[in-house]
Formats: sequence, C-alpha cells, structure tokens
Amino acid sequence: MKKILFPLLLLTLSFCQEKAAPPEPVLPVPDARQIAWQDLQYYGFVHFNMNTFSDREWGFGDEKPEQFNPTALDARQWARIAKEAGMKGLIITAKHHDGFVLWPSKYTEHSVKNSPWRDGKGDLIQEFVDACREYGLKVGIYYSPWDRNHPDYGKPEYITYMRNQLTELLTNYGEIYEVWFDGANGGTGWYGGANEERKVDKFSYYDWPTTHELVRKLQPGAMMFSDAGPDVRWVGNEDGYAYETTWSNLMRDSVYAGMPDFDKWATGQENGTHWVPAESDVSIRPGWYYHTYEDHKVKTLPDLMEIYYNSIGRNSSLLINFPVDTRGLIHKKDEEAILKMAAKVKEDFALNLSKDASFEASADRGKGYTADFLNDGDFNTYWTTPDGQLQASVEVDFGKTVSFNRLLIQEFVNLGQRVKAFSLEKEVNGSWEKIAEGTTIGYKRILRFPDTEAKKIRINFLDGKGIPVISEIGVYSAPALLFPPKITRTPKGKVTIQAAESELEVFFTTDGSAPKVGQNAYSDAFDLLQPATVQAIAVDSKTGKTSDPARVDFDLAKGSWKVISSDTLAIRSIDERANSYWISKTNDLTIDLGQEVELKGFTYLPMQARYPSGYIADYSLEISGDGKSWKRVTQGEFSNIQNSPIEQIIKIDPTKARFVRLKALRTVDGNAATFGEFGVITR
Ligand code: FUL
Repeated sequence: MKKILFPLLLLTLSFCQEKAAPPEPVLPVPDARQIAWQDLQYYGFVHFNMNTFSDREWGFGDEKPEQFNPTALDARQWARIAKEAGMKGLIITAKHHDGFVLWPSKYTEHSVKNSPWRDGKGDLIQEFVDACREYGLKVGIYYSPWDRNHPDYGKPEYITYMRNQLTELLTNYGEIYEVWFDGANGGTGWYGGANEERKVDKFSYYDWPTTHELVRKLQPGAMMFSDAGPDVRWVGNEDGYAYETTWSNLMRDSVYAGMPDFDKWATGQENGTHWVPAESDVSIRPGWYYHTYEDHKVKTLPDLMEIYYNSIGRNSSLLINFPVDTRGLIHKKDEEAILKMAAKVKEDFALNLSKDASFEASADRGKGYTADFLNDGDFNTYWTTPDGQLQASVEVDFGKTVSFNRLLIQEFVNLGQRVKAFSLEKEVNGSWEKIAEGTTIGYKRILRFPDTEAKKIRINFLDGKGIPVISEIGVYSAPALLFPPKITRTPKGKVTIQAAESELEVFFTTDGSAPKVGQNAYSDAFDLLQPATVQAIAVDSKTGKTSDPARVDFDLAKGSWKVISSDTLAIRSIDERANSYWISKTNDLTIDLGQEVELKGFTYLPMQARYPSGYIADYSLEISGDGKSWKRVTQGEFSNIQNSPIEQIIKIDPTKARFVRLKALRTVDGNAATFGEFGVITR
C-alpha cells in the first residue's frame, strides 16, 4: 500500500505546485507589432514599375507615363507563386526612385493614370491588394523617399507630397503589414526638368518622426522598414545574408536611413537600445528589376539554399525579390527557382527527430519552465533556469541512434535576446564530443554540420546577457542537395569538380561517356590540357540518389598562352574566371597560343558584371603564323548579345594558326570592347 501511496503523494504535490514566476525580461524587447511580424519569416518583393520598361535599375525621373505598358499583367500570378513558395506576404514598389506611381494618385500626373495600361483607368496597387487577399498573403508597400521626378524634391513641399501619397496608400487599400522606406539617394535627377544634383541631409530633411507618426496613425499594425527601423532594419547588404552574430537589438538613435557607414551597425548590437530585428533582402536575379539579359542568371538552388540558411537561419527574416517582366508576369525561370527552394526547405525540415525525444535540463526554473517545453511545438512556452544561472545545458535523448545534420533553436525573444554563446555535443562512449557551436540565437538559429550519429546530444548555453529562455529545439536530417556538380578548370589545366555539399560522392568521365555510380570516383583535381568533355554526377550514398549530370566541353588549356598587350590586366580575358573581365582600349584582343593549332572556331563570353559595358556586337577574327602578317578568317554579328550575354560560340573552316586576334568592329553601347573570357575551338 505504502508503495503506491508515496508516488501518488508526490504526483499530487507536483500538481498542486504553483507555476514558478517567469523570468524578468532583458531589455529591449519586441512590441506586439514586432511579435506578430517575426512569425512571418519569409515573404516576397515585387520590383515592377517604370524601370521594367526603361530597362534600368534606377530611372532618372524623365521617363514618360506612356512607357508603362505591360502586355499581360496578372497580379494573381505573382500571388499564386508567392503562396506556392510558402511566402506569407508580398511587398510592391508603389513608387521607386524615378517617381512613377502605380496607383492613380491625385497628387501627381506621373502615374499609371496617364499610361496606356488599362486605358489609364488601372490601379495596380488595388489589383495587387486584391490578388494578395485572394491568396491569403499580407500586403506590403515599398515607397522610395528619393524622387528624381518631382520638381520639389529637396524642398519642404516635397515632404508634404510624400505624406499625402503615403496617406493615399495607407488609407485606401486595407491593412498593410510593412511599409518599406528605401535609404538610397544618388543625388542627380530630372526634378521636373531641372536636371541637376540635389543632395539632402538624410538625417533631418525627411523629418522622419512626423512621418512615422502618420504611418502609425493610419496603419497601427504596420512594421516600418529602413536602415534604421524604427521597427525592422536593413541587414546591410543585398545578398540576403545575415551574420553569424546577429542581434535584434540596435543603437537606434545612432542610425538613420541612408547613412554612409551603415554596414558597421548592420549586425545589430549586443547592447542595442531598441528592438529592431534584421530583414535580409535579395533578388532572385542580379538586378532588382527585370532585364532580358539576366534570364541566364537566375539564382540556382544551391544559391537560394545558402540564402535561406544565412537569413532565416541567422535571426533574420527573408525578403526575396521577383523582377516582374515587361508582360507583367514573373518569369518561368524565377518561378521554377523559388518553387525548388521551397520544396527543398520542406524536405530539409520534414521530420523533427527530437519531437519524441526526452529532454532533460541541468537546471530549470520549476513548474511551467521545464525542458519538456522545448519540443512541444509551441513558441510561446519555454524552458528557462533559476535567476542568476546563465550557464546550463539540455540533454536530448532520442532513445535510439539517429543521424542528423541540422540544429534549430528558438529563443523566446519576447523576453529579450540573450544567448551569446552555445554549443552542440554528442555522447560518444560516455563522454561528450563537440559537433558545432554558435554565438547569437534570436528568433531562429539553424546550425548546419556534416551528417553525424548519436543517441544523445547536449546543447550547452555558455554565455548570455541573462539566463537562457528557449522556446524550441529541433533536430533534423536534411537530405544532401543533389545538384549537378560544378566543373571548373584553371588556365594551367587543373580540373576541379565540386558537389553542392561535401558529403556527396562524385563520379566523372572525360571520354564522352555518361558517368556511372561507382565508376571513376573523383577525389582530387586532375590535369586536362587537351580538349575533352568532362561529365560528372553527384551521388548521395545514403539514399543512392544521383544528381542530373553536369557537362563541360573543354578545349585547349590556356596555360602557355600569352596576351599581346601592354596592359597587364589583359590576362583577365583568358583567366578562366567568368566574373573577371578586361576592357580593351584598342577594341581587340591578340593572343599567342604558344604553338600552331588547327583552329575550328572561337568562344567569347561577354563580361558578366552587374553593370556591363562594351559587349562586342560585330566582330572579326584574324589569324597569323608569325604575329606579323594577319589574315581575316571570319566576321559577323553576335546576335541578341545585349539581351542574352551568354557565351558565344563561332565555328570556322579549319585553318592553321599560332596567333589569333578577336576584333570588335562595333560594341553594343559604343564603349571600349570588353572581354569576359576568350577561348579557341580545336576539336
Ligand atoms: C535599394 C534600391 O536602390 C534598389 O533599387 C532596390 O529597390 C533595393 C530593394 O533597395 O536600395
């Protein structure tokens, strides 16, 4: 009888036990608006406005409303794609730096109301809002304070104009979740025909406090974004990457939108005075606006997964941009890319291995704050320690050996961001072995590490601004990213094959046959001086799954070539690096191939930089046996190079040559010819 009574007594006692007192917050803490927003995590940007039609990134302000003329605009297509990609909202460029507005504002003629689109009766903000509501997406508005069209820009009158327009946007379209204020200001502009440079004092000119008050009054739930917040801040780059150490705390009074040295504030500060979390913004292509010439530069799945882990996995939200095209639609390639990313994220986090594991902490605060709240799937319940106990650890027992490669941790940041250092260990024969470590956690931190196996792991909270207050801990096994491996060759002929993830095995061929699992495994870089086709596949040995094959047709290695030029930078035209380029003042490139070859053609890769110039439009190719007397063997045009600056492949009748010269007879923009990479075809 006693045997039963004692545990019963204990059980009754523990039920009667009062919930322990919650920990004190560590300031600053998010407000209700920020708490609601932080859960969104992932949403989309739509850059679609006058620049789409002027093919620019920053319009000058002198564009004409007639230029704005999408042929098949469908905001529902944008909303469908965003929804399918798992996004929670969309933000549209209602007005960009060129001043053109997407709604029939009564304060300007520089608007869709004077464009041919929908016979001037259209309201794109309304169409956008309707589409978002239909798909259950939140609506955000980007509004550029810099306005290169407005005659009053720089004067107090313009601030009234800006507030009038914000009032239209924030009154007429229902609930807005984020208002995005861009910090850019390049000075020059059309400004109603003045064509001059107008520099404003970015700190004082806009009188931000009054504008913020207006936004708060009209849209109390809206988060305001800028470099300086007040509610959400820029991450300081346009790569979509937050930092290993990312604080949501910011010394907000020391920053303002568009300040020149914002980078040094972008990580947030441990002792920041205000809660202003980071948002990472990035475009799915190099440009924010659509340019046909970037159709071949849509980010790959490995690129997008890096962005995901380096933003959402580092205490930041993620804002991915779609440069909507001149039809008014998201390009097929961009759609495919984002949906692949969404599917991969789903796959990586399909199963939380710690869902049924048992959690035990080295210390807890008592009832209501025990370690079993760490895997209950509820962000609002948490584990924490007694006051003063900054260091503590949590053991997770899976009950059986599991394999994993991701750790996801969420701090209950509603009580402030605290953790400064933590580590992950696994138990190996009774002792602990370190797997990974991190600094800040914040709303969400995801650590990635090579596949590892354990029955028990331990997370150590090593240092913090206060006691650890942790909402959730998840453990996952993300399948390897099966993307075709990257095959590259140095000018000297060393070939490297790299899979998207280090765990994958790579098999390759150089004889034109298809690569097969188990045959010819790649381990180290190898020499390949002569023309050959390299093909490779990546294989996940755990699942046996393989990637699509990668294939590169190499011709002669360039190690013994010489560029004949007094400009030492000319070597960049044959350095096998796609992102380097050479500007030739003489509009040609002359190469000594080091030996006589049978020439069957050549390749020209235009420069690949974000703001290119000097693409060759019309060319000629000359050859020589001695470098003195030259013969033209072909000439022609690189068709459509402006819109599609991919590698140009030109075949000729076979001829012997030791020296070759590619001449630009005309460049697309009239600037000096540029050479991304030049190669010969001898196969
Ligand atoms: C920048 C702007 O200058 C770009 O054009 C783009 O809108 C990006 C999101 O913000 O500051």
